[in-house]
Order: sequence, then C-alpha cells, then structure tokens
Amino acid sequence: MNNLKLDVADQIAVLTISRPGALNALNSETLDELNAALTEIEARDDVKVVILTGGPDKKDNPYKSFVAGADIAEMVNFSAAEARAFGMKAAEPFFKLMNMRQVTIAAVNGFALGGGCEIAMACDIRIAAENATFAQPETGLGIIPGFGGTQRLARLVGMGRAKELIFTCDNIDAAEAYRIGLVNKVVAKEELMDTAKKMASKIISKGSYAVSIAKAAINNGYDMDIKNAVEMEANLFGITCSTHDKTEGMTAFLERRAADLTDF
Ligand code: CO8
Repeated sequence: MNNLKLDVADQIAVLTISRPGALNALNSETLDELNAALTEIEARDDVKVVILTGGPDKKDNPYKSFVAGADIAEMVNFSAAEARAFGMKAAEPFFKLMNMRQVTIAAVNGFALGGGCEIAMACDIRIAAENATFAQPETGLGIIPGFGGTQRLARLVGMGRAKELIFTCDNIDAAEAYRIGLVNKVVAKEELMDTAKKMASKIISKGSYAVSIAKAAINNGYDMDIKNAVEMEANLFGITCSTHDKTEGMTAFLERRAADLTDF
C-alpha cells in the first residue's frame, strides 16, 4: 500500500492514512487501498477495533493533519460522471467503517476538512486532539460535501448546525466540535493515540459479539420507525442470548466472579 499503513497489535488495527505531501488528502488510490484494508480487517478475527488516523506531514509534524479533504488536484478536471464515480468509490469504504462488525474510532490529529470530516463521521466514535480543526469547505470550492457529509453531519449535530457549517464553510475547533456533538472526546494531542487505544481496550474487554450486534442494532434502527426498530432490537437481543458470552457473563455475575468473555 502506498498511502495507507496497517498495524495490528492487541486486537486493535491502526490504519494510518499517509500522503505527507498532500496533508493526507483522499485520492482514488487511497480510497481503493482503504477499501481493500477494511475488507481484509473485516475477515480477521484477531481485530476487534479499528483506529483510523492521519500520518505526519512532509515536515514530520504528526499533529498537522488528519485528512485535509478529498484530493482537489484529482477532482479539478472531473466530469459529472467521474465525480459521481469518485463519490461512490468513497461510499464503499465509508459504509464499511460505519457497518463493519468491528468498532471504528477516528483519532483526529489535525485538519479534518471536507472529506476528512466526512470520513471521521463515518466512524462509530471520534476522538479529537485539542488542535484539531473541522470544516466542510466544499461550497467555497463550488461543490457540495459528496462523501456523505450533507447526510451524516445533519444526523450527528442536527440540521440547523449542519446547514450553518456547510453554508458558511466555517472552521470549528475541537472544543466547539465537542460542544455540538461532532466528537465524543477532546484530549491533549500527545495523548490522542493512547486515549483511542485505551477506549479500544475497554470495548474489547466487553462481549465482542454483543458489541457488534449492538452496533448493528443502533445503525439499522436509526432510520426505522420506533415500533419496528424496537422489534428489530428484540430479535437481535434474542440472538445474543444464544451465545457463550451471555451464559458466561450472567453466570459470572451470579457467582460474583469476573466473566471470561470470548465470543465474537
Ligand atoms: N487536496 C490536494 N492537496 C492538498 C489538499 C487537498 N484537499 N489539502 C492540502 N493539499 C496540499 C497542498 O496543495 C500543499 O501541496 P504543495 O506543498 O505541493 O503545494 C500541501 O498539501 C500542504 O498544504 P498547504 O501548503 O496549503 O498547507 P497550509 O498549512 O498552508 O494549509 C490547509 C493547510 C488549510 C489545510 C490548506 O492546505 C487547505 O485549505 N487545504 C484544502 C482543504 C479543503 O478545502 N478541503 C476540502 C476539499 S473538497 C472535499 O473534501 C470534497 C469531499 C467530497 C468529494 C466528493 C466527490 C464526489
């Protein structure tokens, strides 16, 4: 892989988008590599959480940029058909981040602009370094957010705030992103990866199969009417009751001992 690094340790996969000369902007090659890496990870039982982050810039500053957007140099000459194809190319890995059975955490280590904010929003959880900057600057370029931004931003922060951010292209800092619910947590930049890994380890210590079913329940129910959503949840709850982890988790509680949860 030219623009992506994958490191697996302790059941955590760290995926680092690395295009130092372009502040990790997403071009077609990077999207293809991301899609291939996520396909591989999804099939691996030794990975339970994925942390997505950005590599250092060309001056080796690790906190300059998470992802500074889609690659403007690639997009500048796109026809309408090419632009649509580019959007759909991103949709595949972005939906994997959203729906794969493993939990996905964006560790936002700097600029998260345009497609950078959009890829962070496709993850389950976002942790930001205190110096991170978020924006959807697309309308200033004469385009709209095309990697799911018009949809996911409104779902995360509400329609009014999403419209303001997309119409004004305003940059917001990590504290404001936290205030409006765009990120889950803000930490000192030096603590970003440790915090993400600690959260990953905590999630891994729970029943991994239950966590993946809970993720599916939240995602699938989000756009359903509440009656059908609760029925869908009951069905998935039933499935979790057929697992080793359910028997072990509940028995351990009753026997006042730590549970040995193993199932995926
Ligand atoms: N695309 C391509 N190259 C980029 C990008 C980008 N998004 N961002 C930065 N770069 C490159 C710069 O061109 C520069 O290259 P070089 O050194 O060869 O001149 C290098 O990265 C370093 O950047 P700067 O010199 O500009 O660094 P600064 O510290 O001065 O500024 C900024 C940093 C503020 C992040 C600035 O680079 C910037 O404004 N970048 C663009 C941010 C942006 O507008 N992002 C949104 C892009 S549009 C988008 O994401 C749409 C997504 C949906 C597409 C859907 C298609 C269907």
